[in-house]
Amino acid sequence: FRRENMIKAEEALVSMCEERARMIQDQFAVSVNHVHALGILISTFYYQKQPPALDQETFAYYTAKTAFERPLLNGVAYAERVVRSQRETFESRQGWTIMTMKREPSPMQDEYAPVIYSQETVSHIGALDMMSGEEDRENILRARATGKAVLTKPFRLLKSNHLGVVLTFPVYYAGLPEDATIEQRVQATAGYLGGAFDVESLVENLLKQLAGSQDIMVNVYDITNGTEPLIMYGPQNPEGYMPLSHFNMLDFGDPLRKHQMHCRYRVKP
Ligand code: WA2
Repeated sequence: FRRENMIKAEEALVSMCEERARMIQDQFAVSVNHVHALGILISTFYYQKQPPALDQETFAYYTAKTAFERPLLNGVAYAERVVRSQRETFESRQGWTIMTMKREPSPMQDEYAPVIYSQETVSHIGALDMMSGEEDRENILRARATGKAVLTKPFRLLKSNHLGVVLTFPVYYAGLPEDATIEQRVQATAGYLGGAFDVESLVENLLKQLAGSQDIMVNVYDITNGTEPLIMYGPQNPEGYMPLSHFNMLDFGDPLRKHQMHCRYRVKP
C-alpha cells in the first residue's frame, strides 16, 4: 500500500510541476512576444514617421491598454541610445538631465540609455540611464549585439526591491540588413525596449490560483552557471518533503540562460 501511495504521490507531483512550468513558460513567452511587437511599433511610429507620431502620452496610453498582453511584466519602458556628443542637445530637447539609477545627475559617459517613454506602472525609471545599472547595462550591450531578446540574471528590481529579471529588445533604425555585423548593429541602434518580470509577485499570483498550491512548493533557479544556481523564485532555504521532488527545465527564450523549476511537497504525502 505504502509503495503504491508513493507512486501515486510522485505522479501527482510530476503532473503539477509540469502544469506550473508550462504555465509560467507560456505567460513568459506571450509577454516577450508582445514586447517584440511594441518594438516594431516604436520603430514604425517614432523613427519612420516624420514628424514622429509617438510621445510619452501616447506610449503610456497604448501600454496601459495592452498591459493584459504582458501578464508577467510589471511595465515596459523605452530607453534611447544617446552618445556623449549628443547629450547636451538631447537634454535641452527633453528639458531634463540624464540621471543615474542612484538618482544623481549622470557623470560624463561615452554613451547613455535614458528612459524617454514609460508605462505608468514603471514611471519611476523615467530619465534614468539604464546603462548605470550593471544588470541592465549587460542586457543592453548583448541585446544590440545580437538583435535578439535577452534576459538578465535574477536581481532585486528598482523601487519594489522584488526579485525579478529584466527583458531587453534592441530597436534599430530602418535598413539594417538581416546578416549585419555587430559593429553595424551597434551603429544602427536607436534604443532599447524592455521591462521587468516581477517574478516574486507576479509568478506568486499565478501559482496561487492553481489547484494543489497549498500542497506543493515551487522554486525557480537560473542555472546558467551550473555550479552556482541563482534563486529566481521561491523560498531561499527550501524545507518541505525532499525525498520526492521533481525538476522541470524552463525555456524563457534567451539561449544564453538556462532555467529550472524544482517542485516538492510541503509535507510528507
Ligand atoms: N525596468 C523596471 N525596473 C527595473 C529595471 C528595468 N529595466 N531595472 C531594474 N529595475 C528599459 O533594457 C531597457 C528596464 C530596461 C529597459
